[in-house]
Amino acid sequence: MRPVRDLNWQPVLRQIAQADGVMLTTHQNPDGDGMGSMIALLLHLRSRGVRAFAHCADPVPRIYCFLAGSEMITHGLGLPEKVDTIISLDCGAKGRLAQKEQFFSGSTLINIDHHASNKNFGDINLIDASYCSTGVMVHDFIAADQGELTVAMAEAIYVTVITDTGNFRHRGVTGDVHRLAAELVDQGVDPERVGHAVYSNNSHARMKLFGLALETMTFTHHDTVAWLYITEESYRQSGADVEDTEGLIDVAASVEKVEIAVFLRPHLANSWKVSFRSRGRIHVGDLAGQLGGGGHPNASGCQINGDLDAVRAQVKVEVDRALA
Ligand SMILES: [Mn+2]
Repeated sequence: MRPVRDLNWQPVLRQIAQADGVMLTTHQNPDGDGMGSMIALLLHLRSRGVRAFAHCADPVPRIYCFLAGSEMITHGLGLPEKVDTIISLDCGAKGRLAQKEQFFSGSTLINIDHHASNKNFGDINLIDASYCSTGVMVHDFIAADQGELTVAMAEAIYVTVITDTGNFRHRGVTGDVHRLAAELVDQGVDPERVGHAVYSNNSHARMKLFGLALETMTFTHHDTVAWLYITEESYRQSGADVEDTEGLIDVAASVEKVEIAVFLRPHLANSWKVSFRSRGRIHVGDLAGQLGGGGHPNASGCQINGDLDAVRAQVKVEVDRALA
């Protein structure tokens, strides 16, 4: 195994070597990168005889349950095992782990992430925004630890790459990304199996939700900004849940002329999760940052309190500013 980049993993290796139990975790509403990173690292650490666990505030999304190792991931509030080392993967801010302070107390916190907006909230921080996914950082960690990449680990890392690059379409996808993907396929990953599980397994409820959301789609700024939303009523009508909203914003971003897509969904009482995609020059990570969130240049998000119209108006102010 060759690492994609040369990072100094020594502080992480040292901490794990002396750890009395390691808990891996990722952000709430986990995505393919969070899940794949946890699974690959969990399998590696266990192969090394480390007492390791993986736990997230939210359950494994259904589309990632095909990954071998996903069945070992637990979810909920609080720490399910006694450990003294916690590794946060793919999470830009501690709050997004959605755990109480108790969860972290007495543990050394290792923060491994590729979000440029990462707040360096760990005791040990390995942050590098040049990686296309946190899963590739885990790949490099396994290489630094002279581990062996099994098919299950390779498949988990492959999922982090395809989901975080929009299937190799985002800006910043380099030859290195494709070369790594090729190595993973050589290792035994079946792109058809993975692609089918992640992208071609839509439920009827999800399609109904997409229909309701697409009916709300509007365009502003000479058709360069696409807006769509769902409400609690959309969930009730379709029978879909929050997991089914994954990918909706990418449909809006795929419309001709669109440079920014904005998707709003209800989150808790009187609060909205706002997601952004950029297909052009606008850095939506900065845009979300202005609204208290963060993310990548072409994919980001934030949470805003208020009713739908007020939240949309607030977002529009920042979109106006970004496009000015
Ligand atoms: Mn990621």
